Amino acid sequence: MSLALPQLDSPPGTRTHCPYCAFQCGTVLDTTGDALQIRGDETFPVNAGQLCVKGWTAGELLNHPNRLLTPLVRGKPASWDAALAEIADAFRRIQQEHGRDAVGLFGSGALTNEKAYLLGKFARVALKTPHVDYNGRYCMSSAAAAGNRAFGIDRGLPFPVSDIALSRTLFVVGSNPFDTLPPIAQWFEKQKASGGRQIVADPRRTPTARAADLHLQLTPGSDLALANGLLFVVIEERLLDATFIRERTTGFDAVRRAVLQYYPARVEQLTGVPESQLRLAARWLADGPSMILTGRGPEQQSKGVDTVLAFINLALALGQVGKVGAGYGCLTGQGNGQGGREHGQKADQLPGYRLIEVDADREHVARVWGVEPASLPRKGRSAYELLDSLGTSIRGLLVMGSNVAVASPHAGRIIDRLKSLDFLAVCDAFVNETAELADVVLPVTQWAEEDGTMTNLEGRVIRRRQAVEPPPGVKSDIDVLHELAERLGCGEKFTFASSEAVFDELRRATAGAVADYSGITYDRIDREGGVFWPCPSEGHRGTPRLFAERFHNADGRAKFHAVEHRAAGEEPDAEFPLYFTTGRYQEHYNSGAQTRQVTRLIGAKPVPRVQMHPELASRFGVDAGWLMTVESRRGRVEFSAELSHGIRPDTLFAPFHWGGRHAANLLTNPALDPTSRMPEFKLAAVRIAGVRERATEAGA
Ligand SMILES: Nc1nc2c(c(=O)[nH]1)N[C@H]1C(S)=C(S)[C@@H](COP(=O)(O)OP(=O)(O)OC[C@H]3O[C@@H](n4cnc5c(=O)[nH]c(N)nc54)[C@H](O)[C@@H]3O)O[C@H]1N2
Ligand SMILES: Nc1nc2c(c(=O)[nH]1)N[C@H]1C(S)=C(S)[C@@H](COP(=O)(O)OP(=O)(O)OC[C@H]3O[C@@H](n4cnc5c(=O)[nH]c(N)nc54)[C@H](O)[C@@H]3O)O[C@H]1N2
Ligand code: SF4
Ligand SMILES: [Mo]
Repeated sequence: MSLALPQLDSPPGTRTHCPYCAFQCGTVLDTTGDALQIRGDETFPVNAGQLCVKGWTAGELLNHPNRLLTPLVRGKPASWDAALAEIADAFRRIQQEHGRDAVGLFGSGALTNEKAYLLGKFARVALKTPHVDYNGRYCMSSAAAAGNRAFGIDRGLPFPVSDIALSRTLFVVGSNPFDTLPPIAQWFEKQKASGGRQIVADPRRTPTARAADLHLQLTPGSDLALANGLLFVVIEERLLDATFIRERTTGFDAVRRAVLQYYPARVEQLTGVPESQLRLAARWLADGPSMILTGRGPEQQSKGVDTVLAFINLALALGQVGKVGAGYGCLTGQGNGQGGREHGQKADQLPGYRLIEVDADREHVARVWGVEPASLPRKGRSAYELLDSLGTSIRGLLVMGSNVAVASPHAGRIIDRLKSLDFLAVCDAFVNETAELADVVLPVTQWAEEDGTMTNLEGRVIRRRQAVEPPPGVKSDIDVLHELAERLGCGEKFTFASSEAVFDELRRATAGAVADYSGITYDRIDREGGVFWPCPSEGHRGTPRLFAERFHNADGRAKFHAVEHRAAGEEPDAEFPLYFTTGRYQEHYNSGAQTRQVTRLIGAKPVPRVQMHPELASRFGVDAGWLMTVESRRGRVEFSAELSHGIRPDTLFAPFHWGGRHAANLLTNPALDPTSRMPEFKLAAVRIAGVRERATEAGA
């Protein structure tokens, strides 16, 4: 694997990374001509020069006419001084009247490590509130919790992306990376070219599923039963790796007992996957090296953690962990989804994955911050619970890097909660649907205008580099936190000469922790092209592959967990007979706040469509393009219909990239996983409440 940095003969431009997803494609930004040019960076080994349509059109975000260039106070342009004073005064007043815990912060996996770190510190040191959480809770929190339990560490991929090409059997569960991480396809193609096979489990026949050798088109919400069923076959057909189980794991006996109930006929009933496919998949997985990758499909369920644990059980039982080309991994989603979950913007965490409820962890971080350990608040509320309590116990909120009014489950309720706040502040480059509800909006710098670090889906820490000057009138999130801290009386704790200076404090805060960044420096990243954590000293090479010799639990072993299938928070019934699931288009990103601004992307996908099987459509007399009202117990949305044989006839699918009356999240169910507090974005019960013929579609 080459980590070498670009050589001097490469064409002009600044090397940085795409603003969007966790693939963090290397890009070269050339500012020598009239308009900014974005190319794929061929020297960055993850994307090797490739970009998706979002990456090469991202430049339009920078000089966009809709870009916010001045602070807004209740919708009117205001000076920075006035806007910052509004926020500080409101938070001080709310805390005086209702207590410290009455203000909350909502962060993001889009933030650099430096910003995420400072936001967590701002909550605990400047506001002294326990309530800080972020949109990563909606993203990989189930896989993170499962990884911590089974392996004692959570790094989405415990190996470089290029290892995919070295697997013999590749099993992708509920992810559609051909649309969501498109340049990853080159590694899938290499895997196939060397004789590898691919299995995909998805209720839809996605581009990723179409390219696979075997598509398990399971019922939404049945992944846990599928994994246990596969393990049943592995045991029955004596495909276990007994030596690996004995030497490197604990807890297998309880799992063996639990999966006895998952015989193929029952699993077929629960999942819809025929026994022949189940057996074939189990045999292929036993023929390693085999790799299991999960995406949001199995994770965004109210049993997401147990579901991921079931797939980890399968990988461990087969002895397919810790070997090159083998392993379990979660495909992280957001640009800094990995780093964003490590540095303390999560309600229960301090930097480096230290835990806010563990005394030794509190002491270490308090020392770095120069405060008393006892002054640090305890654990706060998780993302949905935090938003759900707005207007009651939490009365003031600052949002940095998330469009919660669009991205949250049961969005109708969350919008009501946001409206009931005493005070809402938002930092963003665009006035998204959440900012529209805010008392104060602060305009901030964007990716190409700032320095920092991001940690990609492999755990590789990379550099975001400034390529252009920000427009006049905007400030960075880091400046915003500093200036607010000044007004709250602790500016000195947030005074940094540069983002590198923030990173140096982050390094100290993470020293000795699970996600140890102490050996990583800007200089090293620049020289080496990226450094994989954990990296405990400047002499340490970083850790591209975990688990070759030991796991990170105290005994060095991986833990099996006996887990059982259970019903979703809501299952289809006579009143609401269909499954509704949600996900993504290649052309749009998350809440769409950014990509709906880009001409080429909104041109390609101007509105959301509900995907449905022609059989189901004919039952309702629906034709392609007709408008169809989809209703759940929480709301109704009119979508135009897209007919496709690539979806189960009992399931509807829609993207969640739009707000307002087009918001898929008006329908979704906020049932939470008991451990990760992940909402059940991937399944709700709905009905078709009305159908209208319509040749032309309404705009978004
Ligand atoms: N183009 C684009 N790329 C993105 C993003 C984006 O918004 N747009 N967002 C980024 C982010 S933040 C993330 S988290 C990742 C997400 O990346 P993915 O996980 O690939 O994305 P999703 O489309 O949410 O879900 C994947 C698949 O899960 C399937 N699915 C639905 N229900 C179930 C189920 O019950 N079981 C199983 N097995 N599958 C199910 C859906 O049909 C869908 O094809 O993408 C990242 N990349
Ligand atoms: N139904 C359904 N809902 C879902 C999902 C699903 O699959 N189905 N997926 C969930 C997942 S996985 C995720 S990750 C969430 C994501 O959903 P959101 O949290 O809404 O994420 P984005 O749309 O990426 O919003 C990012 C906002 O932050 C701004 N931004 C970007 N970078 C910065 C920065 O550096 N600083 C500041 N201040 N602002 C910045 C952007 O302009 C944009 O307005 O949605 C979740 N919601
Ligand atoms: S959106 Fe993701 S896959 Fe597309 S160019 Fe950006 S980083 Fe690469
Ligand atoms: Mo995500």
